[in-house]
Amino acid sequence: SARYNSNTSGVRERTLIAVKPDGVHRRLIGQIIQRFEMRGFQLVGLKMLRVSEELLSQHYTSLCKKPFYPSLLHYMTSGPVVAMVWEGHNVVRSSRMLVGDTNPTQALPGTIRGDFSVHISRNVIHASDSVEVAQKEIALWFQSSELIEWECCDHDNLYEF
Ligand code: IDP
Repeated sequence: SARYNSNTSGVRERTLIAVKPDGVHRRLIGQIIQRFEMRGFQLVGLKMLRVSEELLSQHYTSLCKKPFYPSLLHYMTSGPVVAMVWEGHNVVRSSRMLVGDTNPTQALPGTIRGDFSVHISRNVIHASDSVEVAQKEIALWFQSSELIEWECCDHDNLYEF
């Protein structure tokens, strides 16, 4: 109906997901990507990189005064990171649910953190926590030329539009 067809905007929502150095070292990249694919989200950007302290200071602006910030910088620069942009309906909120609580002690079994981590200082993965933050983080981590516009062949089976 027109009521549903008019609501296409949220389908192209995007979020920044990053497999942190512990996740890369522990060979979890494949399993993490699989969970986003299984759900029906679409990959539009992917790269492996070493993150700079400069990028991290912009990424974690709200945390720079926290006592754990120096150890967070050390952790995030301890090895390569795999950064991704995933697209789909409600992807920011749904990704946070796939990822689980920040503190693995609180993360439910079945979530990435709940299945693969035990301590808040090594929680395997980053996921943007709001649509606005996602837009900021994607612009910080990716050039627009690194993001691919495409439509999955199963798009019409995932969405009514
Ligand atoms: P989020 O990653 O779930 O969005 P934030 O509160 O934004 O959670 O914290 C960013 C990251 O900082 C966490 O994922 C974790 O790696 C780290 N962190 C947060 N709180 C603590 C802490 O109390 N001790 C150690 N590391 C922390």
